[in-house]
Amino acid sequence: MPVLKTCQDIDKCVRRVVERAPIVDIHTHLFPPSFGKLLLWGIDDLLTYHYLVAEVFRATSMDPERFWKLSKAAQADLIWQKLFLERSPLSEACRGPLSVLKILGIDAKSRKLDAAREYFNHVTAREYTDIVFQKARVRKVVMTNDPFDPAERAVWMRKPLRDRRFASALRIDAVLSHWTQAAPQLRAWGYKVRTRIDGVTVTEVRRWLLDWIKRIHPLYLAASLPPDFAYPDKSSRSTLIRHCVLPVARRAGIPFAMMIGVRRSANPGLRLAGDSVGPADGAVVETLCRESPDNRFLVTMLSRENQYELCVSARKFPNLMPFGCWWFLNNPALVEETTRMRTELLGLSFIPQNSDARILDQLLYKWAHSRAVIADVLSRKYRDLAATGWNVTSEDVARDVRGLFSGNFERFLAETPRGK
Ligand code: RAT
Ligand code: ZN
Repeated sequence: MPVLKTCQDIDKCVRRVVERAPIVDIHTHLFPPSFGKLLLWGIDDLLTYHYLVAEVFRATSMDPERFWKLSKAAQADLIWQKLFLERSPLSEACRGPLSVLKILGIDAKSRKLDAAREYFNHVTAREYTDIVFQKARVRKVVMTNDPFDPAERAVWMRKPLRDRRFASALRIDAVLSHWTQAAPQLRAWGYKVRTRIDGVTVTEVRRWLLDWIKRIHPLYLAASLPPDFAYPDKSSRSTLIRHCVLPVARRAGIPFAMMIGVRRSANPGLRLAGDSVGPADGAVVETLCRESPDNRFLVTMLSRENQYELCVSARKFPNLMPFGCWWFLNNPALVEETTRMRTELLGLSFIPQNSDARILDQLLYKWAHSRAVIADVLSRKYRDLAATGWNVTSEDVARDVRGLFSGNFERFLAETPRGK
């Protein structure tokens, strides 16, 4: 057996490995340049991200309707003025664009947006995509693909050029959470569904799912779900999950990703920025995992209160993979707490983070910020391990980090049973 090299300086070794590790980002809202306007990028998109929109309404008394009437550049100017110039940009959402400018080498000391706008005037979407993937050290991102979004549907129907860096995921919120609106739309597309879910409807929803699986080759089926998500119950959602989603996922050999705990439109005037959070019943996840051992579930929960329970559930069910620190959890304090808890309860058998990036540039800051926190948590764990007398080698660290940043996800996909 070769003698393995002990890490002399654990912090340095872990930081180096974590900083360099290639990422597979398992949930984003990004698109390749071939999807045209669906791909958001550049300083104005970055500044009008809905996390910042939510914050600007705390700094101005402007009526949301007036805000939405402004051009994108004017909205960005207002956000810059209110959140970056009139007060120090201390929030995580504010830190993001500043990290992006730094990583791109754009000097923000003048506190003017001109230099950033100038940079983006001279780069194409294609060039910028290459720059971002390379600088963020991201190998692949998984998109969120919603066939009910007319703009996105139109792109898929004309068989767009695929980019190997952008894998797909079939998002089915419309069917699971808005069935009464989804049913007539499915009928208009030629699927003979009824609002009351009967045998024909089940067959036709399965056919719709399989058609889209064939069309876009998703890595998983996905839905966001509210805090009161219950299963099983008498809702159309439960019926569709049991009779359509789970059987189709088994047949296709892909997991079902559940993102649980979002309260949509808590403040509708803020649009995307108006969604909120609530604690969910974690027992639902266990019921699904127990009743459907041949299905695999990727699960993230929005509420801080659900994180501990989700770790315990994952200890009981190997077909459950917790992933990411979602949305309001994606702040250093909560990423640190969640990642540390997951490591202590699950070892290395989870997926610590996804970016949820909506704007290409966000791959730069979201991953830089997450890598730093994850490295700190892991350093501490390896130091505790070394204190027991265990020989922590750089090979160990590299193997483990590979698992966390890409391998666990790829293995989970590969081991999902097909055709059962
Ligand atoms: O984080 C976000 O950008 C949210 O608006 C949602 O998109 C959420 O991540 C989701 O996928 O539903
Ligand atoms: Zn998302």
